[in-house]
Formats: sequence, structure tokens, C-alpha cells
Amino acid sequence: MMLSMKSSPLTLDEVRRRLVSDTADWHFFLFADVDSTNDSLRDLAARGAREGTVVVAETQRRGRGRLGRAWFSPPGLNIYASVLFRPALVPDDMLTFSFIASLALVEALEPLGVSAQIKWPNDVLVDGKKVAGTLVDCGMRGAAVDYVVLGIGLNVNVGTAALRDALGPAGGFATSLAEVLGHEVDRNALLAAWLDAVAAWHLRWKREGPAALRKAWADRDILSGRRVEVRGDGQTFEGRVLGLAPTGALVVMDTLGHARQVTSEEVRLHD
Ligand code: BT5
Repeated sequence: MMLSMKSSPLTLDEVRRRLVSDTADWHFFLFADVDSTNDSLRDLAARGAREGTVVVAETQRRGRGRLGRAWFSPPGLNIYASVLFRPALVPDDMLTFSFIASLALVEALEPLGVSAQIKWPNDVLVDGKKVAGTLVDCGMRGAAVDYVVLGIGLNVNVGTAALRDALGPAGGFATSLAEVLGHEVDRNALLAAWLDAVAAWHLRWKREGPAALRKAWADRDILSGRRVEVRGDGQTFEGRVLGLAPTGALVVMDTLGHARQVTSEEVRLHD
């Protein structure tokens, strides 16, 4: 499909106009470009920014993935956004709390007719290809969690050729909503829908606790029961995914029959 190189600009008026939920009191910052929306929001958090602060950018110079990887962030086409929470949270619940970002995205995509799944910990896939990644950062105050930043990079209107050019072979595993749907997608409406869904899942967290999120997450997960390869610092092993531990870690049964918990490593589908 031929996609134009620009989509309508992000504007906060448009985003605000389309928000439905009133359970969150968002406080927006929209930038033309930043190094990383997560980093900008961490700076704001360290200076006392309140829960509900949102940083959005048209592009990122140094968008970050997990484990020191980069996030391809071309200007004017996609969504790069981060949301600040100041939850009463024990560090063990951090991973489950981060599921809010991907659960909310799967929900925000449903009205577009896009059925998405989640690959642990927080990749969002459509037809097996990555359309979004989410990144959690946190600040501690002593042993307590001071703040949590949930960031999302969502390929909205970027074309697959650009993804392939930027990402090399990994680009073959990436897609965008416009590619999936065959038409441009309104980023302002989608950002509002994601924020509404984030607010709803956050409320659910507060009311029902982490178990409810783990359950919802498991219903949308593509890894359970599948054979995977786990790559960590220096050690790689194969196994079959059993599901989630109470912390949100992935439990993988290795070939010796030991259940091993995966907390930050890379997990690849074997087949
Ligand atoms: C992620 O990391 O998937 C988390 C990405 C989070 C990005 C958002 S953007 C707003 C906020 N601010 C930030 O600085 N970051 C967050 P990971 O699982 O490590 O995946 C990274 C890998 O995905 C890379 O090594 C590439 O192979 C691939 N990749 C990079 N850019 C991509 C893109 N735009 N679309 C699909 N795949 C991409």
C-alpha cells in the first residue's frame, strides 16, 4: 500500500475533545521532538510533576526500547507517549502494573476492528507482527516506589518500507495500523482512546488489584503453551511457556523440567 509521508498533526485540543473518561485528570505536554518521552517525563517526575502528567512527541531523537535497544521514531506519523503514575505499589508489583499500557492499547484498537495480542512483557502484535512496544521506568524513594512512567511507541501511519529501511531484518516483524487497515488512522482520536483505556485499567488496578490485570493479560497473551527461546545475560535456554508468576514474570519450563522465571530477558517464539 502507498502511504503518504505525513498524517494530520497531533494537537492537544483534538486529543482532549475526544477523551470520554473523566476518571483521570490528564495534564499534557506536547513536544515537536524530544530525546525520549519517557526521559522527559522522568525529569518532570523528579521535579514533582503530578500523577496524570502526559508527555507526547511528534518524534524522538533517542527513543528507547528495553535492554538498551532503540525505538524507531519517525516524525509526524506515529504515537510516542508517556504517562506518569504515583501508585502505592511494592516493587514486586511493578511488572504487573506495566501491563496497563498494553492492555489499554489492545482495548483501544478494538473499535478500529483491529484484534491485537500481547507478547510478554509488553509488545502488542497484530497478525504476529509488532505494532507497538511499551516501556516502564520507575523512580524509587528509599525502598518505596515514588513514580512509574508508562511509555508507548505505536506505529500508526508509518509504512512497512520505512520500517524495513530503519530496522533491517527486524523490520519484517514490524507493522503499522495503516498497513493493517489500508487507510490512515487519526492519531489524536487513537491517543485519546488509549488514555481513556489506561484510566479504566488503572481504576481496575486500584479496585481489584494485580490479579485482575494478570488474568486479563493472560487472555490476550500469545506465548502461553508455546515453545520459546529465552536470551539473557550470557545464558540462553529453551522451554515451554507455562504462564505468569504472581509478579508478572514469565514462567518457562526448561528442557530439564525446571520452571524458571523470566523477568527481563528476551523471549523468542521457537516456531
Ligand atoms: C519495546 O522495546 O518494544 C519498547 C518500546 C517503547 C517505545 C516508547 S516510545 C515512547 C516511550 N519513550 C521511549 O523512549 N520509549 C517509549 P523492545 O522490546 O526492546 O523492542 C525494541 C526492538 O523492537 C528493537 O530492537 C527493534 O528490533 C524493534 N523496533 C524498534 N523500533 C520499532 C518500531 N517503530 N516498530 C516495531 N519494532 C521496532
